[in-house]
Amino acid sequence: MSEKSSELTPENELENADRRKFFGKSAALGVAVAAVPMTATMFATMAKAQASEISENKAFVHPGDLDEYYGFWSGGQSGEVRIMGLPSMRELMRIPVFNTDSATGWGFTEESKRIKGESAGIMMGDSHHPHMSMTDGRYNGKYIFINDKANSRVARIRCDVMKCDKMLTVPNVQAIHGLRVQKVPYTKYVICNGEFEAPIVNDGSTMRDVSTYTSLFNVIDAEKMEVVFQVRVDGNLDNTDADYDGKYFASTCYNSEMGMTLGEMIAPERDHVVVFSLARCEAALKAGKFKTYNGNDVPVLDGRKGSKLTRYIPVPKSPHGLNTSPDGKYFMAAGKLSPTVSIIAIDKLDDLFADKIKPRDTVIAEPELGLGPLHTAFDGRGNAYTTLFLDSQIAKWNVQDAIDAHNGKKVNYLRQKLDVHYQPGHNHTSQGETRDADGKWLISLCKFSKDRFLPVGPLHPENDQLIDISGDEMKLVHDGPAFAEPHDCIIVHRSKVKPNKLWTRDDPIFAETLAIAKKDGVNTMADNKVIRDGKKVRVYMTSVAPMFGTADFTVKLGDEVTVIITNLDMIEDVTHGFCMTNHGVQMEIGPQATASITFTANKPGVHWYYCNWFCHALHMEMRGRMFVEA
Ligand code: CUK
Ligand code: CUA
Repeated sequence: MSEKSSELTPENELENADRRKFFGKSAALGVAVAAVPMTATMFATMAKAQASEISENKAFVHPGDLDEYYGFWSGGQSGEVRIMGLPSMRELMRIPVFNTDSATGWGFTEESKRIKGESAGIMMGDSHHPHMSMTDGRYNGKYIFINDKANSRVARIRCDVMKCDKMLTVPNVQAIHGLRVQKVPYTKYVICNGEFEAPIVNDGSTMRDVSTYTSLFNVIDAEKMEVVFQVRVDGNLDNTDADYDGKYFASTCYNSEMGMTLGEMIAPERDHVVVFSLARCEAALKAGKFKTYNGNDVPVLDGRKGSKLTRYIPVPKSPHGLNTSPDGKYFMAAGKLSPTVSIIAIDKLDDLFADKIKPRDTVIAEPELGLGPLHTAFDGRGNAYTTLFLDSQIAKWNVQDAIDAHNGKKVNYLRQKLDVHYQPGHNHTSQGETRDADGKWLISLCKFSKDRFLPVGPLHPENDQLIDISGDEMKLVHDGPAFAEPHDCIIVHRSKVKPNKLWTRDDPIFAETLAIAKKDGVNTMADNKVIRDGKKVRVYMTSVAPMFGTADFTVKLGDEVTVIITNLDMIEDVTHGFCMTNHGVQMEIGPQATASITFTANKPGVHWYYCNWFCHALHMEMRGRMFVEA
């Protein structure tokens, strides 16, 4: 063995493992060859068996080995975001965002309430679309943004600590749904759609007059997490994506006729894709051509039909997914109730906005793929993968062939249809929404799992399926049961993400807590002190495994008690917790972090608090007493 090949990077280790398995199989079959002459069919079967075995081996990550990709998964109506390792499909972490979380205290701690801001009282959410910030069309590892359809919110996760650090309730809209980021030149803006149509001033005065209903497209400053402007449109809005030139955003609309019942909503044969010109919107903003509503100062631009800011491109029928191809050439709108995907040529949009061509002239092909096309993903080799909800399949098709076929050339653009199990919604390829689309893996987020897993009662898990797309054929390699309900995901190469091992003391997430401590004259790195402030009591405590800095403290019945803990441990993975028994509070305190939580001392007597994150052999002994004087 040469010195070079003995160097085991995770990549060549995988290759070696494949080769071992491959040769093993060939050798075994070789024995059979000696006895029985091989036929062509036998060779074909053998090749097929080997190919799918290679796929499965590639997906297998040995215990102790690291995955090649991070997956960021929406948790749907669970309200969270999950981090997966791919290709193993191991769930690595859950990031509470719009939900509340017992383990970490998210939604209960003072720090998380500050981040949730005006929506701190809301305990649930419906997260759909997690997308990472980009620089020049490539993931930059900084933030993940995610929408909350249930409460019209957008949140941001900081990828250095993998915690939510900002949350925003978008005004003037109902149900923030489709969400993506500006790809080029960098993610200055997060874009998202208000889905449900309603009067902007929703005070009841026109609530039965559908002609006053509208939807808004929203442009959010990614750093400040503030709405920069909104654009009023005709019809509702569903999904959205950005181009690779920094010029246009596009959104699907499935209810252009503003129907209020199911029958009305699906009646029109054509709905539309709305294209937004960023430059024109910014110019209108600068020129003051906007209105404000509801006493907030968010500028609302008018992008309804006839406006210079937008163009409406008719497409069939209740379109859903909107995906930009990684070569930057096309917006693709999946037909949902039409078996087609509409391919919009981005290089024709300048002419469309200059009124040199008609909206439909930008649609350069509409390949027929199967029933219920919802979302499209890309492999960077010119192929597209579209989920077919009704057919329970993924259609692989070649984009250039579809365009050639549309122009009359006799060519079959369909490459393969793969059964998935069952009813897929979103799919996503490794780095497929960026210039780095690498065509290795495809995830199919299946909404139904029926017979794929051991039965667990009437409520079934979803089924997140991993598909190897590195070869000519798609190969299903893994079934991943998931709790409610991943809508969308992204797959990010691990080289793009560099999380911290410890907290740093100047982290903005607990900066305000430290400011309060400073006012109280407390050095959080050393002091264990009780500060009384009227009926409010602040208990400052340090922790080092396996001890809290305070063995007991005393308060009065009815006091509002805030416990502020600083974890002095400097060791990776030594997280402590704080739980006050019978008071409904607990939280996580990571190494070098400060966290705080508030409760009312409403029961006299002695109450034990304890560390609830297993930290040490004497973890059980890591506890202390609160004395409540009647
Ligand atoms: S949506 Cu759920 S399958 Cu919210 Cu992106 Cu298409
Ligand atoms: Cu500290 Cu368990």
